[in-house]
Amino acid sequence: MLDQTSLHDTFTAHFGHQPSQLCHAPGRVNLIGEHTDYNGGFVFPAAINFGTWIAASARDDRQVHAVAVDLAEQENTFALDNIEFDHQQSWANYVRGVIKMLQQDYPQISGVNLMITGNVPQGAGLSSSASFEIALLKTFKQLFGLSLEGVQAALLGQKAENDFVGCSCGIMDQLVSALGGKGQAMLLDCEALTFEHTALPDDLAIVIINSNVKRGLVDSEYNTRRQQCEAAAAILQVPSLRQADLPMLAAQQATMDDAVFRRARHIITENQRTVSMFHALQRGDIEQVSQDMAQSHASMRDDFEITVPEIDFLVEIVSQVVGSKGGVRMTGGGFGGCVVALVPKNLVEKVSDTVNNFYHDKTGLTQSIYVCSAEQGAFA
Ligand code: GAF
Repeated sequence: MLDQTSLHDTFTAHFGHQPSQLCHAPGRVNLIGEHTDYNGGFVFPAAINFGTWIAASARDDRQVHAVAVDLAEQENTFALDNIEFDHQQSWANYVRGVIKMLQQDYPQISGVNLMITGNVPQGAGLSSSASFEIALLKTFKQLFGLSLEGVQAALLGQKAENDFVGCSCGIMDQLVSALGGKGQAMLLDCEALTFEHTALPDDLAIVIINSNVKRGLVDSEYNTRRQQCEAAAAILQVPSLRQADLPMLAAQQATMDDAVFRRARHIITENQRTVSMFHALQRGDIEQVSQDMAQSHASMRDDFEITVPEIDFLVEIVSQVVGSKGGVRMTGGGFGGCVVALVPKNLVEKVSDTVNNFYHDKTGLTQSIYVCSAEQGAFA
């Protein structure tokens, strides 16, 4: 990744003039509330100090020239009036998709020059894609003085991903990248699209451990989970699992496939844990936070079946260090990726030593550890 000065200079050298905007949007870590977003439920993420940066200028024609600095300065060029899927340069489909959706609301935009860099680890469940989409939308807002606001930007980013890139993600990642608060996590109601920020305790660090497990079949497994949730909602005769509860589910258990039953049980209980953890953090009840995170992990492992043994092992060894003074669980879509832990600051070194001592020996993989801060979203 380039720092901001180098990004500015590389843009100038490449395009022959200085950028008029330099915009940024963060990645995110989800503290709790996994796979609940597309079920109209609750999630509790924070934007983090990893993100995407874009240097940009407007052009006086209808061409887009986008350069991915971190991919050996690959350049992608297309016309605003003919935006098609690019089968060669997959990263460019985020640019193409976002601009295609944006044009429907803001037909007045012209062409642009873009130079893109970032440091969100890709495929790790920390929302490198949403960070890219929201950084692009912020860039267009600034370049053309658009009235675009946070929730609208999040919906446009999600639409680009759903309808152009081809991933059926929910709304969490884009909303928190747009509207996260510094030092805060945000409880999002993904049905009402409303949110509430709460300060993270000063004495807890956000520690993210990347398992570096290569994620396979993520998209197909993700889509299967969505279909199973929709099947459960149909059997329960509710518009989404947000409206379901455990007694309702128990009454229909005999009529449901076992996997569909357990997927629904995860969503119903995860919604309860997410709201519980939000209130527990607000009143400083870390024991409750610890329990909610532990139960969330167990539910993702046993009911939703999206964890892998390497991730389960990380959760086990970290929870032995933090006990009830902090919490730990897998974060993100699953099948690899990262573990998130809320760790008392005086135990961060011990967590890191424990992982360094045991993870490689057990799995043959090498982890990456990031001690993060919660940051402001691009539209906040
Ligand atoms: C991915 C998706 F993009 C989100 O919308 C969310 O569903 C998450 O997986 C799981 O909680 O990040």
